[in-house]
Parts: sequence; structure tokens; C-alpha cells
Amino acid sequence: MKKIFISFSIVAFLFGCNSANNHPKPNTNKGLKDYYKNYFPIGVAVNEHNITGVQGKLILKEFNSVTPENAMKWAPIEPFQNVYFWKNADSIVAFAKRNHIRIRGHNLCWHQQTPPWLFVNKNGKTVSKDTLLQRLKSHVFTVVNRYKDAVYAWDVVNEAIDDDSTKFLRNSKWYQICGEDFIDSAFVWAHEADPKAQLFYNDYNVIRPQKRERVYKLLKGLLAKKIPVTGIGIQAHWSVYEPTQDELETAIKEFASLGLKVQFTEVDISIFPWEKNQRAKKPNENDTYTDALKAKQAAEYKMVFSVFRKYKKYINSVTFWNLSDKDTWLDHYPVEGRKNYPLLFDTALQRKPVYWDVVKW
Ligand code: 9MR
Repeated sequence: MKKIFISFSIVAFLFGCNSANNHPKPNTNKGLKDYYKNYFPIGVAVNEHNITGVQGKLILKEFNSVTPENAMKWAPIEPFQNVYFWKNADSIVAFAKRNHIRIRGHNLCWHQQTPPWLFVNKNGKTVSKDTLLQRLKSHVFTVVNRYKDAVYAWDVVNEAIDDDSTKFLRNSKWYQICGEDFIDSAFVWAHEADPKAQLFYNDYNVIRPQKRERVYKLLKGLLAKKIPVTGIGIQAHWSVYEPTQDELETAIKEFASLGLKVQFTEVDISIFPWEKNQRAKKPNENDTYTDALKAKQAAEYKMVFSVFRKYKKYINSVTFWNLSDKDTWLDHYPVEGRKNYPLLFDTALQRKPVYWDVVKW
């Protein structure tokens, strides 16, 4: 009898069963990266503080790729012309190299987080197209070259498509001064600086049909001109209300049909509907993470990851935007001080129940 009990315990242990209630016991030694090892790397956007202490440990347990959340953007990294501030980006790169995990570079050309000097000359006048493209060239060569041995993929151009569905390219300073050429040039120079790096066009709301079609048109045009684009970075700032499975599958198939790789670069699932403009919190605005919202979020996470697995041959990375609900950009945007709970780890850095909807199938 004793023998039978011992063998049962060994079998239960091996198969991860909890003999007290017979429910499968999660294997807590595995992290997201291990569950997905036959699919794609799983990354996380980090700042220079996340990579130390308990958060650093959590990153290494769960993820095998990082993206600097802000440290490689233009204003933080080249705040004054030809004066580079490398410290924060270097510390993230060193952490990733030390621990043999991947690094996505983010980003080389964007209309936001640009330094005040970029678009003007010494007299404060808007610079010429030639001058701006020279600045872009110098920036791209300097940054890409520094991280050549470390960064395997770059978000080269970020968010160039307009939010207004009747328009095509965003009317940014880049566009006003250079027309479409800044996009081609950024890719060409990034490729020259590091021919091995994978180069992505990265944008949000790409699953929404009206934006998807315009992003598709942009990428198709770049490929026709033989611009070196590896893939589409679909940011994936989603919510409990979108996208639908059909919309998501349509987008993946459409971009894959161009021969592009697909990366989900900034995944989070907000408990609120998507809003563009920053606004104040309304007096009675409720930010309770109710059971109903948790259930909707779990269903959405379960669906999107099942689609990612289904299309794994096209997808070569999935990255979460921030580590845990303790500190997410969505606590500040679009409503300062409205708490959000978009990630798989809670405010105490523990796995949320929704974590298991992502790793069990
Ligand atoms: O998460 C980033 C936040 O800390 C910055 O304040 C913000 C500045 O605009 O950028 C956030 O990251 C953005 C990313 O670089 C591009 N896609 C949208 C992300 C969320 O705004």
C-alpha cells in the first residue's frame, strides 16, 4: 500500500498534479519564454530601473527579449546635436548581452520625443530638406553602429500614417520638410549601417481596417522601390473591446502576403476603450478592475495569443509594452492618474490569473 502511495506521489509530482485537489498545478519554473520556445521570442519594454533587483529577475525569468521603452529615442539619446547620452541605452544593452537575451531597437525616426534642435537652425528657422536628411543620416549611422553587435531588429520609422482615414502620411515635421523621402532614407541608411539588422515599420491601430489598408499601401510601395524593409511592427495597444479575431487574422495574412515578417511590438490590453487625446480624469470616472473586465481581458488575451500561435510561421517576436501593472504608460495616457491593468503581472509583480490564459492551451 505504502509503495503504491509513493509511486502515485512520484507520478503526481512528475505530471505537476496537486494531490490535494487534483487540479493541474502550474509549473512555476517555466516563464513565458519557455512556454513559447517553439513559437517566438517573448519580449518586454523596459527602462533602466526595471533591469535591476526583483524586476530584473522577473524579466529574466519570463522574457528572452527587451526593447528600451524610451532610452533609444531621439530626444533621450541625442538631446543636443551630435551630443549623445548613451548611459541608459547602454545599461539596457549590457543587461541583455550579459544575460544572452535579444534586443529590439526602438526607434530611429518618429514625430514624437524629438529634441528641440532637430527641425530648426541656429536662428530658429525651419531647416531645409537637405539639412534634415543629413541630420537623420548622421543619427541613424551613429546609433545603429553603436549597437550593431547587440540590436538584431530596429523600429526604423514609427507611426508615419495619419490617424485621419481620409489622409495618408501624417503631416509631421518630417513630412512637411522632406515629403515621403524621409521614410525611404531612414531604411536605406539603417540597412547600410547594419546590413544584418531586421528593419521594421512600426505603427498603432494597424488592425483597424482603415489604418491597415494605408499601412499596407505604404509597405507595398516601399517594397516596390526595393527599400530594405523586413517587416511590420504591429504595436498592439489593444483593449478589452478590440481587435476581433477576424480583424487580427486578416491583418497578419495581408502583411505576410507581401513577404514581410510580422512582429507584435507593444502588446497591452487596456481595460478602457482606446482614446487618442490626452484629457483630465472625469469626476466619477471609475477605474475599478472588476471581475467582468478581468473576464473580458482574459478572453481577449486568450484569443490573441491563440492567433499568434496559429500564425507562428509569419511572426518572429511578441513584445509586451511594460513589465507589470505596477507601472504602465497607460496609468498616464490618455488620462493622467486613471489606473489601468493591461499586463500579465500585477502591481506586486505576481502573475495574474490572465497569465494562465496565455500559457495554457
Ligand atoms: O511608453 C512610452 C512612454 O513612457 C513615453 O512617455 C511615450 C512618449 O510619447 O512613449 C511611450 O511609448 C510609445 C512608443 O514609443 C511608440 N508607440 C506608442 C507608445 C505608447 O505611447
